[in-house]
Parts: sequence; structure tokens; C-alpha cells
Amino acid sequence: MNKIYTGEDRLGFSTTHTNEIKLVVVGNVGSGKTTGINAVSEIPVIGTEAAASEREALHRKPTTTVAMEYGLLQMQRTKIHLYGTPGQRRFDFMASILCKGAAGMIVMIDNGHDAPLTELDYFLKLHGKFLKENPGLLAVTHFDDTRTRTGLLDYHTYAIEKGFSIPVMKVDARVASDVRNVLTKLLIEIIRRRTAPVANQNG
Ligand SMILES: Nc1nc2c(ncn2[C@@H]2O[C@H](COP(=O)(O)OP(=O)(O)O)[C@@H](O)[C@H]2O)c(=O)[nH]1
Ligand SMILES: [Mg+2]
Repeated sequence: MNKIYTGEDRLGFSTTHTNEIKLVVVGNVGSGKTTGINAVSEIPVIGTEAAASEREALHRKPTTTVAMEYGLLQMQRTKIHLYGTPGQRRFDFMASILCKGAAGMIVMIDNGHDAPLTELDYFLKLHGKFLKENPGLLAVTHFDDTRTRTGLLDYHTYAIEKGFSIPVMKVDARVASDVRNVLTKLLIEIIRRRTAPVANQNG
């Protein structure tokens, strides 16, 4: 018979105590990483905004995250430590550092970008190893002011073609309930993987 793991016996997901996890938000400049973290954090976000240097970064705003952001919130008996990464390419090393110990990843893509699937490709490659081993979610923003005709299904198909089966959601990073929906979906997937029955454990 399969064993159903509950409580604290597997990878630390408790059904009775508060769990703590780290989640990381990656994605292109201006997609809404900083905005999204600010929308849901229950503490003042600790951040490192500075003048942007890369042209791409200036598309939406004059400043951008240069090292990291940190926000904290609690949902479903879980404390979520939320880390935002810089979008500018020259800070990619920082994103890799921030991924250490993370339980899941949100890849946020600005649908108003000239070539959003190329942007997605970049982040799938950069974080491919992490996403193959951990739960991830693709959050697509800026649908209301989009300049492209790329739809959610296009993102899904593209990710599948590249070997990534991750959920795709439409999000407005300015809207707290949207961002919370994304976090809930990712959290459920994290818990599901950690508590799923282990097939044929005892033959
Ligand atoms: N119209 C629109 N604006 C958005 C949406 N999501 C985020 N924004 C705005 O886009 C900008 C994103 O900036 P920021 O959060 O700093 O992006 P980051 O570089 O990913 O951290 C902000 O001005 C947000 O208010 C969306 O879905 N629609
Ligand atoms: Mg930012």
C-alpha cells in the first residue's frame, strides 16, 4: 500500500505548525516583480532600486532593482519569504544566488515586450535547472496595455516545446489579489509535491 505522507515526516511540510518557504521572482525588466512583491508583502519591502542603465530597463521606468528585494507574507499556515531579482542581464548572477534554497519560482514576463517569447526563452534557459527540479509558475503581466498578440496558450505551448510543463497565469502585478492567486497556486504545487504518496514504496 502507498504511504500518504502528512505532518513533518517529509521535506518539512507540517499540517499543524507554520511552515516557512522561500520563493523567488525572476523575469524581464518592467514585468512587475517589484510591484508584485510590494502588493502582497505584509512588511515594508526591503529593496534596492537604482537608476537603470540598460536600454531595455528604461522601457517602462527610470529605476530598476539592482540587487534584490525582500518581502514577507503569510498564507495557508505558511510564511512566504519572497525574493525579487533584478531584470537587467548584467545582474543575472544575483538571480542565481537568490535561487539557492528556494522552494519555487515565479517567472514574470511583460506581455507588452516586443518579443515576449524570446524573453521567456531567456529566463527558461537561465533558470532551466532550477525549474526542472522545483515547482515554477509563469505569470504574464501587462495584458491590459499589451502591444503583442501573444496569448496565454502561446506561452504554454512555447514552454512545453522547450520541455517545461509549468502553469501559466495572467496577472496584473499591481493587484494584490492577482499576485496572491499566483502564490497560492505555486504553494499548492509545492505542498503537493512534498506530500504526494510515494508510489510502491514497499513494493
Ligand atoms: N498596465 C499594467 N501595468 C502593470 C502591470 N503589472 C505591473 N505594471 C506596472 O509596470 C511597472 C513594472 O515595474 P516594476 O514592478 O518595477 O518591474 P520589475 O522590473 O519587474 O521589478 C510598474 O509601473 C507597475 O505599476 C499590468 O498588468 N498592467
Ligand atoms: Mg524590480
